[in-house]
Amino acid sequence: MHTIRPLCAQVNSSLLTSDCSELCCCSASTGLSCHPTACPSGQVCKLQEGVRSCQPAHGLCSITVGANLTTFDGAYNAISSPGVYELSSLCPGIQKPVPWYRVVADVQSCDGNDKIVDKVHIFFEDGLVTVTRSNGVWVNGLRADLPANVLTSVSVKRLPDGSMLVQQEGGVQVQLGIDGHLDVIVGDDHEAILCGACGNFDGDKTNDKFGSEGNTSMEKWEAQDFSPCFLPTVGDMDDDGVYDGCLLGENGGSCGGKAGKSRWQKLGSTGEMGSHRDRGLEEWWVK
Ligand SMILES: [Ca+2]
Repeated sequence: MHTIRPLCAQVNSSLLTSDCSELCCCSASTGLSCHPTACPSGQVCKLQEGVRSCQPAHGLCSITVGANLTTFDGAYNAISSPGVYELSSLCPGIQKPVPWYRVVADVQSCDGNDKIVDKVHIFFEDGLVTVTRSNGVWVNGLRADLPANVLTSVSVKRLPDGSMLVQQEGGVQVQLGIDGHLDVIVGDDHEAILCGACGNFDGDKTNDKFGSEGNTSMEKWEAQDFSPCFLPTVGDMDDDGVYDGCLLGENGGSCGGKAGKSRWQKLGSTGEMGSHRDRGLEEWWVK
């Protein structure tokens, strides 16, 4: 349980607000005073036996600094390559007992440092929210100020420790720390209906499959609508459902590999994007 008492020194009683965003202290000397607070990463605000507190989340999927992923069921997998990955969504064809969502994480190695989640895209039934660890928020492509109820059932706020918290009412929580640690938290009503790298959340970690290709297995979960140079080709689908097809680059080179991975590396290493920078277009790079 999250210890909140230190924030309420010399108090007669303390109370967390309904979303654990404020801690109110009552003392004989100072009266009632409230302070911003938040549950630590990986914990959720719960009401249990009449007492509200921060408790470890049951449905928690995390990517640490260094890009090690732990599924909802506790299986581990290292993300060996930067890329954009499908973390979690309702599986196709599921009759919707909970609101639909899809979480996509952009894993990068910035300035040669450890791989981290640099930004996360969260799709909801009524729109798209993108947050970056540098405190940027976009809602359906428009920059937003915080705090904000950005969609009908979704709010975004910055927590006291600087991390960004996206909350779907009664559903999914996504928290991105300024260090690039990412938590995805779902309620118990999401059990066994989820797809993506975070697993199916059925309590069995042995079936959170990542493919059978060792340290390249996370490629299976690359988000096809974000991967550069991905062009499905009829008849080119692998057994695992991943296409080998790839768009030829303007330099005439073939991407090769799965889902344009080589193309991505080529863009970053041969200076092709650098040539755009030379033309002064860097100010238009999508952040
Ligand atoms: Ca499982």
